[in-house]
Amino acid sequence: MRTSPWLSRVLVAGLLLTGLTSAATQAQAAAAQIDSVIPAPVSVQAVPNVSYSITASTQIRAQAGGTGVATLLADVLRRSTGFALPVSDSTGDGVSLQLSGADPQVGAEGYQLEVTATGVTIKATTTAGLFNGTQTLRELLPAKIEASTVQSGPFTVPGAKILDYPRFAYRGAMLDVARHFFPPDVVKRYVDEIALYKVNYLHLHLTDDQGWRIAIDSWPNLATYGGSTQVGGGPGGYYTKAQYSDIVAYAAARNVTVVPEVDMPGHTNAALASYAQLNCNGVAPKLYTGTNVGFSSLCVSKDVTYQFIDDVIRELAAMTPGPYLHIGGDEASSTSAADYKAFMAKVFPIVTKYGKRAVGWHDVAKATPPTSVIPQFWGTTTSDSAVSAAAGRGNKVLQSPANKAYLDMKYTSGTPLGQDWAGKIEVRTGYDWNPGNYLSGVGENAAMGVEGPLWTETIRTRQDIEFMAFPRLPGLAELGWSPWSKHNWTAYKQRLAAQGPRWQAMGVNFYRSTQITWP
Ligand code: NGO
Repeated sequence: MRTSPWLSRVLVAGLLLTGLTSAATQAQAAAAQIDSVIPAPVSVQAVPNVSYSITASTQIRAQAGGTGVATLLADVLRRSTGFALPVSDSTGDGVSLQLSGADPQVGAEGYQLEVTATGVTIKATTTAGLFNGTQTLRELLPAKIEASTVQSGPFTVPGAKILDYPRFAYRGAMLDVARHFFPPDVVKRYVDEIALYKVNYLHLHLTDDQGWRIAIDSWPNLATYGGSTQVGGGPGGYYTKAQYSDIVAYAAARNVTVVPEVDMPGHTNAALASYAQLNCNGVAPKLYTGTNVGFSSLCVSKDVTYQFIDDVIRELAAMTPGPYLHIGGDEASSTSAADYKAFMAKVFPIVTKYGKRAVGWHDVAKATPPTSVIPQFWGTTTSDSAVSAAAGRGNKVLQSPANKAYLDMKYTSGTPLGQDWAGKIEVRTGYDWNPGNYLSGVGENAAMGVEGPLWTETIRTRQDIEFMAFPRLPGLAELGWSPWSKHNWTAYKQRLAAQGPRWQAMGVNFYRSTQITWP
């Protein structure tokens, strides 16, 4: 068959156009990928007309200290590409993780990432920095890279030069495993999900009225009896020491430090039910499966109370490689103000004695804590005299304002899960505040960082956790990591939209907020 000269001209023009459009589309897609990293990096430079594709012959290279991080990266990339991606300590093209030669500006957790036509180089001064660089690399790849089954390529990273490091040292997520118990697998998955956004602390709320979730050898009934139920009366559960240490190690490999919390003197019904001698009247109450707060207290006047606390903190500190141990201290409405102060004055030194720094809900500020203690602000106002006084004395403050950072608050009145005592928190509300000047008297230098607490009175499953954390958690992560100069809702909501297909590929159950134009 012959084609007329006219028709062939049209065809050629059409082909050219298609070629142009697809080149333009590719460039657009590349630009979109570069601009969609959350948290927004300190500095990103696109390198036009350059890209690198991961292929069947790509190698992942890492110097000795970096092979752990390289292997974690390879695990993610192998699942979706189906490529072998061998990890070795050789040098050459491909993906290369280097623990030398980084710009000193990157500090302890930052990294430099460069994409050229022959590969991707990540440089950092620590494995934490390398890990953070690999999380950025995941976000520079197409969303399908997060799938758990083999996808068809290409797996292309746009040309880029990135220099990045965090604004705050502490970027946290808290999971309440006391109201509802979550098995180790669910906690590990949450670690994976938060680590992708460079969140570096996981605070586990291990004890409350409804359950005691960690084995303590010197007081075994805490876990076996105190952990035997949960909100609503289900079977509950607890972590053995081996399981707990396994969670801690799993998290550590992903640059996440676990902060264990044992709440006291209130929120202690599970402990009081397990040991009669911890009660002032010597009578153990029943286990509790409701959701009221403020009704329980350890017996502040009994010596055995402090022996108990010493034992618990000693055993917990021994399982905690990280620097922090959380002692709760919130809503002690069944303890008088004077008793509360006397109690905390005895507890702070026990934490220090076992080599840890105490974090407490900001109620502890009323007990004039030593400057090593970190009050975690969970109020709904922007001023608190006890907290600002503590900051004035030199205490660092962790920012979790309940009307901004609480991941258990409903998004809207239509949200099926969660509570709303601190208000409804849509995506923008959760993003639009500055942890460095939110609370009067607590400036950039007094703020240790941010944390998103996820209380679980109404949260029962892994899917419930994800629905409340996503898409709000990445916003908190950005508040903690990115320089304030990068804060911009309009740009952020586009970056966030680009996460949607990633979460779909990962099977993350997220809330499709109407504030975001999901692709
Ligand atoms: C409060 C309370 C918790 C609840 C939570 C629910 C703090 C620090 N104490 O936050 O016991 O679970 O609200 O949003």
